[in-house]
Amino acid sequence: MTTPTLITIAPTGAESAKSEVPALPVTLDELVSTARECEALGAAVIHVHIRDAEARPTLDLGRLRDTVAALREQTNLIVQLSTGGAVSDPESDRLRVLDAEPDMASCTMGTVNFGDDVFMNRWEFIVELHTRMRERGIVPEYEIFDLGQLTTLRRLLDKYGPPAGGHVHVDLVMGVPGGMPGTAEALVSCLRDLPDGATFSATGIGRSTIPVMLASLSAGGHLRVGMEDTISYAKGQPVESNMQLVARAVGFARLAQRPPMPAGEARALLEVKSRG
Ligand code: KMH
Ligand code: ZN
Repeated sequence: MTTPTLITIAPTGAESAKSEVPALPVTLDELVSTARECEALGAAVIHVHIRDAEARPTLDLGRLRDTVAALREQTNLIVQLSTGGAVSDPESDRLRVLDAEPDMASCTMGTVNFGDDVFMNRWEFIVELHTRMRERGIVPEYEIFDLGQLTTLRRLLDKYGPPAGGHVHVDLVMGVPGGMPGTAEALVSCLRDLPDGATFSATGIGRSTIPVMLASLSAGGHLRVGMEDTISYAKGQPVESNMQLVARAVGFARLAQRPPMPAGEARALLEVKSRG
């Protein structure tokens, strides 16, 4: 039996500057039209970071609420807000993201060196995020930047119970300078430590995007792609749009005889509440 491929688009992130990457969607209009086009190509989930009027990363609650509403109105995608934000965002702002009531939110399983910066995720903060998502019925995507963070996830689930909906979904974020490498070997070594019954997607940062995509497809995993993670399509060739990355992922998924999973099926798999 073929397992369809859940494709997540991560179109913006918090790291690239619009002035250096003009194709990055930073306004609400740009985000919504990107979301619509990526959905038409085969994406089922959107992982969202937003920007302010000057295109700087922000966790402004009003803007987050407007973004969730617009994406719900104009797409059928599962809306996943980032609680990771930017490395400089305080914990209080990151927790407040949940007040925008997304379908899903990211929940990172530990602190990691992040290039020259540190992406801080203290144990107490992780517990708070997980617990608040449980209380509010927001389905987490557990972000894993290094092997040991899977052990942290198992500890979290053992001590504080399963997530909202009961299904555990993990995203392996590979190739961050400071985290696990974006290689097939690293991906395979993560499989042993996944919680029982968990599904996983994987994304490779920068030039690890293709090896990670192929490794994930062959290991039964799902895919996350987008300009949050990759701004080069090939050596010396900047990404033209998020749609270009989704189209490539869909092509690889079809070659692997694992066609894109429609959003309705993804909602059932991830135990995300259906809307109204
Ligand atoms: N921007 C990174 C510091 C997430 O979205 O939850 C964190 C990140 C993970 O992108
Ligand atoms: Zn993110």
